[in-house]
Parts: sequence; structure tokens; C-alpha cells
Amino acid sequence: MEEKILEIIRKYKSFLITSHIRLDGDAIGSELALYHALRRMGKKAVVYNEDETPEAYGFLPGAEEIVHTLDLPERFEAVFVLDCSELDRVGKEAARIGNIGRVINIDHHISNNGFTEWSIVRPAAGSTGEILYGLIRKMLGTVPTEVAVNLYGAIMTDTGSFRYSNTGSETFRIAGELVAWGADPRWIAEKIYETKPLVQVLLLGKVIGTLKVCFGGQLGIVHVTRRMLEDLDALPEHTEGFVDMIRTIQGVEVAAIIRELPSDACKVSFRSKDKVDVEKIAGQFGGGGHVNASACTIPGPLGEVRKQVIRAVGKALP
Ligand SMILES: [Mn+2]
Repeated sequence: MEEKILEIIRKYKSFLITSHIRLDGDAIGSELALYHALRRMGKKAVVYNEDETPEAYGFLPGAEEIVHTLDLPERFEAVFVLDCSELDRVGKEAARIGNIGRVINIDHHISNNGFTEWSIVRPAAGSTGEILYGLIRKMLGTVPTEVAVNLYGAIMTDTGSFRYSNTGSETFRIAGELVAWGADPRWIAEKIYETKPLVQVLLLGKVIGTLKVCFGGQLGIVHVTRRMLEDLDALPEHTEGFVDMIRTIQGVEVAAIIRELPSDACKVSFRSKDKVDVEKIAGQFGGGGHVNASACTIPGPLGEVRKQVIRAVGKALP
């Protein structure tokens, strides 16, 4: 399949690159790495995301070139849909993007529904960035620094800084090579993790105040109300990473954060250590993700959603 995709890259000139809504480091880093690689080959490439780039990723080389509307004069001959398990995850332009025809999917979600004939889906890979590294080396024979920085950022964020169970020897081999190609681990980590807006840390204080542990300390659960965000003038993206902090508690096997949405529904994110597959829990509510990190949207008011989440986790605990 890789060879077929390389053939499409060689044959055509104009590519659209996109990823999922609720952007993360793997989505943006992968998009921008491929963008630079295609440009180096003399191709036309445009990166489109429905959502704005979160501030922490604004430093990634090429981030300023990302567009957020598809009303472009260009006609695209193929589209790369990266880090997406299904086409709908692209957002409201999913149908138009599907109509481009040659849709190439590169992804590592176990829940991938195989929405296109051109796809590289490797659930064993720690990140989409990890998969792209091999492809880009074949495209260019080399790895320019702007590609290395983006791929390192993708790999570092999706593996929780090389701590999650999706971190393998391959992850370190590739990360090591990316450092040799010019990615600076200290600089990238500082840009992504140590430039938090003050409001984010203040919000964390409020959210930690809602912490409850259940099942003898095996579930840690917190929530974020609309009111908390309004009071601090904070954004939903400011809750990023909070659930990971809950998982750090000794004895916690599953961490969950429930965020009230503007509609009568809540977004729930799960993290687990080794004993529970939270992909399955999110799956019961129509969501998905990975064994140790998943998310879903559950209709209903926060109190009701909270009860459902506790019940579902209780059943999944050993
Ligand atoms: Mn990913």
C-alpha cells in the first residue's frame, strides 16, 4: 500500500492535507511534516483544519500557513486525511473532502473504519507521526529540519512524552533519528508544555476541586462546568492535560474528566493505566480512541452523565 501511495504522490501535483477536529499535536505535526515534504518535492500542498491551531502548537514550522476555510481557488488531485479513524472526524467539510476522490488515510487508531481504499493504518504505531516518518524518508531520502521538528512534536505529544504504553523501541529509534535530523527535544518540549496561559492553571485549580475517587480509589473523576470556563474566560482547550494529571494519583486505574458542552450533553475523556481498556468504555457511548486514552460525547446534564460514567467504569474495573 505504501508503494501505491508513493505512486500517487509522484504522479499528481496538488494535495490537500487535513486531520480531525479538536486538534492535537499528532494531527498538526503530521500535517505540517507532510506539507513540507510535498513542497520539497515541488508539489502544491494546502493544510486545512476546521479548528484554529491551539496556541501551544503555533511555533511548529508552517503553522501560520494552515487555512480554516475550503473556499480556495485550487483544485486538489488527492487529499491526505491524517490521524483520523473515520472521514466524519474531519468536521463539517467531510463530504466535500471525500468528493476529492483520491482520499489517502494514514492513521493509528484501532477503531479505524477503513473509509478509503488508500490507507496505512497501524494500531501498533504510537502516533501518526511515527508512520509518516517512514513514508517521508521514502519521498525525500532525507529529513529536513522543518519536517523533523513537526514529527518529533507529533510523536512526543501522542506518547505522553514517551510514557504511554504505545511507546515502543520503534518510537525511540525514530525520535532519536529525528533529533539527529535537527529536532531539539528541550526546545520543542518547552514550547508545547511550558508556555501555558495563566488562566489554564487557574482553571486546573477549580477542576481539581471537583475531584472524587470511587471504587476504593481506582477511579478518579473530575468535571468542568460551562460556568467555570465563563468565570475565567477560559477555552475548552485549556482543559487539555487535566485528565492525565488525575491518572497520576496512586491507585487510580481510570481517570475521567467530564466537560459540560453548550448543548445538553457532555464530553468525557478517559485515561487508564494497564488494567482497563478505556477505548471499550468510550465505545459504549459511541466514542473511541486508544486502550489508554479515549473520549466520547454523552447526552444529558452533567449529574446524569457522571452517574453513567461511574457505572460504566465500575463494570470495566477488574
Ligand atoms: Mn494520533
